[in-house]
Amino acid sequence: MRIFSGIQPTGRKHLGNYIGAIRQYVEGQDRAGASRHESIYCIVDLHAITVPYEPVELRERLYDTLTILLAAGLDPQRSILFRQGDVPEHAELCWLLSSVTALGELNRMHQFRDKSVAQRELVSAGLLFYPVLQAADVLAYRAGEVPVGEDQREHLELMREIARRFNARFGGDEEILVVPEHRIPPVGARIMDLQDPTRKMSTTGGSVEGTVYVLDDAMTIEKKVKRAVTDSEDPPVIRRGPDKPGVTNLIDILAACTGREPEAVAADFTQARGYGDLKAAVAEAVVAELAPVRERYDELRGDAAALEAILAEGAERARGLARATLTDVRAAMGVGPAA
Ligand code: AQP
Repeated sequence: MRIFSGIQPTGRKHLGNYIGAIRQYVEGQDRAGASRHESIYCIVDLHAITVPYEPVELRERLYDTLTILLAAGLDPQRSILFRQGDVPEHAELCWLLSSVTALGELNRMHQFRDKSVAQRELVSAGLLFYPVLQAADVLAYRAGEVPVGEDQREHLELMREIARRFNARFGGDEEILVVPEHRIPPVGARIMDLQDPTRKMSTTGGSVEGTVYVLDDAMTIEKKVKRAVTDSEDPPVIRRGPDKPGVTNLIDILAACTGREPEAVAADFTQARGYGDLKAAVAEAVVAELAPVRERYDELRGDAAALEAILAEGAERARGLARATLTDVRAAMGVGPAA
């Protein structure tokens, strides 16, 4: 089985990306290695160009993102790490899959709706097509498992539908494309903004104060967590519940960082007289989780040539795998000469 996931080259990855996705990538690498499977992770520069961006910045932020992945524990000897734009098969498969994707489905995607209203000058066609390219990313590798956060569930469902539809239309008796399963973490699948715990922690939508970045130093993390919005229940009660989004988020962050069940974490605070103790514990756990990543990041980020070498080798390996799928897809669709 293959594990595949993609991450945007936004550089400033946040705690949501880290808990919802990056930690799962490392766990997938370990699991894949133990069972002779493959783990494949892609930094999706072609997705990043669907909203306004600076070309020079894109390359630098891509290096930042790759360095965060390496610092978090991804190992190019054990996982394939590459840049999406270096493997043209993704764009080709995207186009081929567009023939089994309905316009109405793309129009209904929440991410498209949310992001298109935020564009001032131009809503790019790429933004609409984003989920088709994402489907191509995964389906090109016939991946069986896709580690993602909760916000990507809808795109994963569409991807599965595209694969099923492709197989039904062009596969005959064969399953040309693998219908992948998502892997969403049981705790921390949707880390919320510390200042507005009713919305997800996000790169583009939230405030700097409500977003903990992977590269924030200890003092900054402590300050952000201390100022996290909770509620005014009197006396304060530390429990999870839809009526307590801020406290629920803090409990979930603490649970995710300490590898414990949220209910067990909450039970530690039954005697607490306020939310201060919980916040102190959360800050300590987040600092403990992220400090080693930041230190390693500082060691690795300066060597752009080494980062490029990792990406080049990864792209070559990825291309070999993707090409095999494209050959089958083209043949099944009647595109190009007969084999
Ligand atoms: N708040 C979150 N909690 C848990 N997981 C999350 N992810 C994103 N936000 C949260 C997961 O992180 C992975 C990589 O995401 P991405 O960098 O490719 O961008 P994204 O999904 O669009 O989320 P961002 O980073 O917050 O950006 P914007 O602001 O553009 O939405 C994905 O697996 C995602 O599920």
